[in-house]
Amino acid sequence: MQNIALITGINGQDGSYLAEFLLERGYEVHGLLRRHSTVNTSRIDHIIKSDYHKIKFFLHFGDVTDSSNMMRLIAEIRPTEVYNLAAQSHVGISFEVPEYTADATGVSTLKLLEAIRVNGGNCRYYQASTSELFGGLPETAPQSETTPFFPKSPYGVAKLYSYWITVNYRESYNMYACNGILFNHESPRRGENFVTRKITLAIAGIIAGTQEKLSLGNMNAKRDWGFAGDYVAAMWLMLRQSKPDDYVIATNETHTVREFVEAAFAELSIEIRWQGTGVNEKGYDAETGKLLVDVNPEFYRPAEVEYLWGDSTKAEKELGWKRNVDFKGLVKMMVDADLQTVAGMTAEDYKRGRTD
Ligand code: NAP
Ligand code: G4F
Repeated sequence: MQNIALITGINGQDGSYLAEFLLERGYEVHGLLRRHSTVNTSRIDHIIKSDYHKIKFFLHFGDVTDSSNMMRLIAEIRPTEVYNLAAQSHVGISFEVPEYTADATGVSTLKLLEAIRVNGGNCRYYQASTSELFGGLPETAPQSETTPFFPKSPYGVAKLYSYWITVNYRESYNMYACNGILFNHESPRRGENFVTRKITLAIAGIIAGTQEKLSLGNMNAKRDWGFAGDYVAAMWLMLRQSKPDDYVIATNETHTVREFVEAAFAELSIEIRWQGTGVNEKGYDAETGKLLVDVNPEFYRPAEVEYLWGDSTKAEKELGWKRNVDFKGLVKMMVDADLQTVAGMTAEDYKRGRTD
């Protein structure tokens, strides 16, 4: 039987990696795309230009907040697997647009599950849940499937609804529905206003001479950062089990934002010398004394998740999942990619120039 996947959020970071992953495994892949006033398919343009397009790869205009749209697409596509990745996914911005976030990141999950149920309910469903569910209980780290939830943002609260409605449809209607509780995962395709990509883009801009310095918010926050390409494999594995369940996906390692900054500059052999604390903290190039990093309170959040550190033992044991890219490998991949695009050089070119 032909595997047919529907991916919401296909042009997002994860959607693009997942589409590649499924196409390589012979799937017919359908993606939901919102209409924008400008084209925003840059992450999937290589697929659109490939032989897959309109043979194995199909895009449909739609919006997960539109239930009639979801009903029709499920009825027409008849997917065997649905990956619900669409969301207003920025935690900081969810404080600016809380009601929209509740709709797009929360209630839309119900609309999709209901469209699947009404159309027979027999496809497998993946819900993009998040470590933001754990939120604000530092004493519970590392966090696993049994750690209590305590979301700290409109995004986290919306995702909490999505998590439980997924469990509820599994239990009430015997649907094969899973939550992947994924910790932060990044890549060169990460949105530009998430902290890792903001850092690597800023470093590339500083080297290219188009940006003066990097301004950040809370650098004490700790995150468990993995590579998005590794994490989409876990989504697929969750839908391959004899019964549906929920799984934490993480690297089992945690780092502060400050450590990410240091590691990213270190890829260019730039050592950061820190001075001051809080809003007065500044990072200087230890060799030249140039100011490279400062703090702008504009990037602080009304409430912060200070400490995320995942324990993915269950997924490793039951799904056989493991990550391939470690923290250093991830930082290097992102620095290299942005340096090449923004400054047109490799890290080696830069380091050679600095010592000449
Ligand atoms: P992303 O790059 O921000 O992509 C989000 C996708 O959702 C985009 O394709 C976006 O399309 C789409 N979308 C937003 N609102 C929509 C709507 N109303 N209707 C249809 N599509 C809509 O996010 P990501 O990093 O790939 O993450 C994928 C999912 O995993 C998200 O649900 C996120 O919350 C969750 N998650 C991510 C992480 C992580 O660290 N990356 C960790 C845990 C969970 P537009 O381009 O049109 O906005
Ligand atoms: O990169 P971030 O914006 O990611 P955050 O808030 O952890 O959320 C991401 O991961 C979640 C999984 O845990 C996903 F569910 C969610 O969709 C998203 O993908 O921020 C990481 C940390 C935060 O503590 C933030 O306060 O970095 C801190 N930070 C410090 N300065 C900053 C900045 N974050 C951003 N975006 N921009 C800053 O200038």
